[in-house]
Amino acid sequence: MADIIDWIRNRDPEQREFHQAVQEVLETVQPVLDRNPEFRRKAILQRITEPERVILFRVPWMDDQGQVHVNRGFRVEMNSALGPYKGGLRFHPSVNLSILKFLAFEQVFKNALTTLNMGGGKGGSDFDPKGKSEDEVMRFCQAFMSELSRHIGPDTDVPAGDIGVGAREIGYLFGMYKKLRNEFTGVLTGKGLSWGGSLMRPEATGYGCVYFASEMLATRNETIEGKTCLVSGSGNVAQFTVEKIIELGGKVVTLSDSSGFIYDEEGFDTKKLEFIKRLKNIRRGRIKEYIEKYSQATYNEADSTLDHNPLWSLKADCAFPAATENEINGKDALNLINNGVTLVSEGANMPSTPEAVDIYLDNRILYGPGKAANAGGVAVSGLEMAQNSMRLKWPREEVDSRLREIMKGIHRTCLDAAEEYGKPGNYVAGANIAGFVQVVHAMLDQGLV
Ligand code: NDP
Ligand code: 2IT
Repeated sequence: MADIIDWIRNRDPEQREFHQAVQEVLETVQPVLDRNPEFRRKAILQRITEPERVILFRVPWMDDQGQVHVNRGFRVEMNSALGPYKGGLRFHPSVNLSILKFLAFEQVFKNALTTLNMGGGKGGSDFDPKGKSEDEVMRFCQAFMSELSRHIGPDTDVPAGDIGVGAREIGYLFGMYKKLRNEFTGVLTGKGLSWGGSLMRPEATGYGCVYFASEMLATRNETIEGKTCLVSGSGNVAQFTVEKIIELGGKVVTLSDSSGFIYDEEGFDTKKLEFIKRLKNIRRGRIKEYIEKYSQATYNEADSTLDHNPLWSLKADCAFPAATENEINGKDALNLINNGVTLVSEGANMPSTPEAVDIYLDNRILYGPGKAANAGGVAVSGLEMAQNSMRLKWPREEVDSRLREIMKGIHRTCLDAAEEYGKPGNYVAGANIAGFVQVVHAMLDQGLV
């Protein structure tokens, strides 16, 4: 195993996030490899860690002052054993090949866990939508799609949103694809409701993450009701995580963005959440503005000189990281546990460092890793693809009940796989093993391609 990890490290020494994601999966699937020696003969590990295709392109666009800018566009088509490549697009200045390869790699196993026919991919750009005008965002999306359109399609590769890509961006991307290809198809998910989107897709990741948490709590005869919860981020995933926790009777006391976090000891109610949604989605403001309206809350500016994030040292029962990768380090994980947290359900992708994960596991708290806990988003994307193929729309209740069933199924699958391989109650091992086994069998069935 160490030889393969070294081989991957030496090939692309700078891709730290990718190595981190690979190492976690490969270490936990060791017992599967021991039981199946043919996986090694068929170089499964080398094949599954190498993208089937990486597309890297120039995105030139013009700002409102007539100045030309050049960004980088990417699409990592990681694995298509189970279906067309599927996964989001991220627009954020930190985007690079390492981050997109880690996200695409995680996506392969996450999509397998949903049991829908989707392969794994991820893409995006180092473009920063913050502070850009509507017109600039539209021109950027059009420029990005003018190249991406040749590589994707409803049966080939179906992108969706991620950080910095929401309903607005999906609209501009879809419009440009339709114009260039002269076809109206389900080439993207997260579309507007009137032009092919699925009900419940905006809610799906956050709601799904809370459904997964509820399933974990049920194994200890507990529920979300009455629990104090920490949520980070304030975008799509965070907002709908809060909405579902409130609906189930829990109390959420924090939200954040990259500038800092707010703490409202009374907890958010639906009215406060509506304010936050308008602030973030329409006015595109900063979370700090919350305290101007709700003065009992406090704001804590992010401080990069600290070795921990004070958001994770507040007293609480549950934590839902929903901002970005590696936002909880070992120190934060210890703070969580020392302050009463017994459940972590990850809305974000890989928000906990390997040290943090080890601390959760050593302390036997309920820990739902991202590829299981946040799979609800891509699951409803899969349901959007199904509805588009049939050219019909399911009611909200139907999509929600399918989402619940899928999250319940993923939870059960993780527990069963963990049990079968001698790691009872370990959702990390369970998710990695169950996803891996499914993808590998499909790869073997399809021969050396
Ligand atoms: P959004 O763009 O809607 O929101 C992202 C939030 O996270 C913002 O509050 C943002 O703050 C904050 N954030 C982003 N980058 C950083 C950073 N480097 N440091 C601190 N805060 C940061 O994205 P989503 O809600 O869609 O995505 C959040 C997470 O969930 C990501 O990890 C994503 O991969 C994952 N995810 C998303 C799914 C989806 O369906 N959208 C599905 C599954 C997982 P700011 O505004 O200051 O940048
Ligand atoms: O990380 C993820 O699962 C997403 N950003 C959603 C992907 C999708 O295709 O809906």
